[in-house]
Amino acid sequence: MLVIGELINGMFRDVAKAIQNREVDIIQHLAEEQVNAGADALDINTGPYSKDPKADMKWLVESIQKATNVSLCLDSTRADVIEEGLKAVKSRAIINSTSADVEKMETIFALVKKHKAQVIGIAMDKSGVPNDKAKRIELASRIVAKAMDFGIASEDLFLDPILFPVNVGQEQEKEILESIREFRQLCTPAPNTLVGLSNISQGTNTRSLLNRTFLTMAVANGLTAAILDPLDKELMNALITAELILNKNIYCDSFLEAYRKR
Ligand code: THG
Repeated sequence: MLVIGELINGMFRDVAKAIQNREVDIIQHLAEEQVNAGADALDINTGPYSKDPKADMKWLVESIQKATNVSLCLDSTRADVIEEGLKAVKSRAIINSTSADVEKMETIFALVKKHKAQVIGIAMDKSGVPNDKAKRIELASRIVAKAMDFGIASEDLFLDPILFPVNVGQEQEKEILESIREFRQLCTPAPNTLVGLSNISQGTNTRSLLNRTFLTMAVANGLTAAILDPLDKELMNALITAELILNKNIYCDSFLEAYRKR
């Protein structure tokens, strides 16, 4: 399971402030903390308050790379902001993301090829977010077909069914779990599957419990990557335990310590 830390996101007020004031220590500390807690990669999003997202993305990438060498997941709806990040990254980046719209895919997949990046494809298009499994699979199939046209390896593609908050779309969660399972069958080798885990618990008062329960269910359905809060120790323990039960790790009495990566 690829763990992508979610905390360097300008949607958090204190991160937005650190970006605005170029407080490099705060950003580097957030990067180190997440990597030490087991993050394999870091999601980087300049957030809704950024006045100059291109300059902010460049600064974030450069600052974070001075503190850690994990790969970066460049999270923006704007291709020009992602490209600014790609120009600054030293290791292989993950582009977050393209929708299933043809123009968007052509722009983003050209960047994937040019920069030898990996890419997240979100099962949505201009007509909006799907509200059943069939629509999610149709959209994901379009992304897979287009990625193949561009010669992108399926292992470099992460399919995201779009995780709904449980208090908004409770009836969607089962459809999403089934979509994850079916996305894995769309091509060979199987594509990766990914969710933004904390979406599920937005606006609730049981965030950690919802996050870790969904994560274990999703892992059992073939989830291979998630953007999540690696500082939530119970969440990371649940993930290690789910992978143990699926026989991805060998049991020993101290398995939590053994598989806590760093
Ligand atoms: N798919 C993809 N990328 C994504 C998402 C996704 N990137 C962003 C997001 N979803 C994943 N990251 C987060 C980060 C934080 C929160 C949720 C998802 C979060 N934030 C608090 C909240 O909204 O309550 C903010 C609290 C604050 O303002 O301080 O929950 O799905 N491909």
